[in-house]
Amino acid sequence: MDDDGNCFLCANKDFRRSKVCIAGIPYDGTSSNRCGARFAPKAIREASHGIESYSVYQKKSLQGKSVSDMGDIPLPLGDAEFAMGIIKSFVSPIVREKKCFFFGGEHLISLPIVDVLSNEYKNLFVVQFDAHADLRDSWMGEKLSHASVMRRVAEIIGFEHLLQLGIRSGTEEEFKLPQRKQLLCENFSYVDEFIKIIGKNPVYLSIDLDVLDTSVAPGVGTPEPGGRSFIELIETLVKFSSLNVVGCDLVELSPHYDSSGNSSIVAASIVKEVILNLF
Ligand SMILES: [Mn+2]
Repeated sequence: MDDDGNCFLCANKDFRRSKVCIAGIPYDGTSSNRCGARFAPKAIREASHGIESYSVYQKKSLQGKSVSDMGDIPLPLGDAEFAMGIIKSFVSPIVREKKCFFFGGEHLISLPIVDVLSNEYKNLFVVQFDAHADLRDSWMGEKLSHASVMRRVAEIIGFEHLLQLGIRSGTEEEFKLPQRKQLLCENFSYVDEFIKIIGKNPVYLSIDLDVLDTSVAPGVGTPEPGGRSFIELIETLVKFSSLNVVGCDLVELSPHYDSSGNSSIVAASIVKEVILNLF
């Protein structure tokens, strides 16, 4: 089937025949710094039409691959609990049938997805690529927040099942959490160890775009200097191709903070590489 202009690169609307399914989750109701992640799904799709379907890193192409793009989940502004409930009800039926890639939105959108997946898969691991630990118990008294999302995720899957890469920002409390058994790495050097720990268990990849350096992707909600390069991220993500990856997301692109549009192109390129990984 040909490209559909409203779909991500090479994707179409044929959910039934697809092996991988894309959906956008345009929610940024708890963004604490630079709002605008709700515009990211549209920006990623638009940017994807300017990049090649072939990957020089993986020597394979998205052309001819069965990827469907369901469009965006309609969500209200604000009211995080209500929005998370809507996301869960949309995500549940599709993750049962397909491997899925979700475009955030802010990072809180990972929570309802992991919640659903943890009911589908025993021993689910989550690998978080991020500048921020996101392990606060709450942010300004709010437990449902993008600053607390991985704390909530760990409470569902178990702290030992959360593996964090690229983390270079957080409070002292987050880095010294007594219940924290998960591995945290400020760069990507633990990735081979993580892959051994995960083994044959199902794994969800959550990629916060701010894991990259601010010079690579300035259009994010909470920029943090000292990050990874695009190539480092791709080389690391490609290593997960041998694992049982059951879903992925890319979050926190806030496209209007990068007037060059480059951050959206970087995001679309990451999505392309990860989707190719799923085949
Ligand atoms: Mn982050």
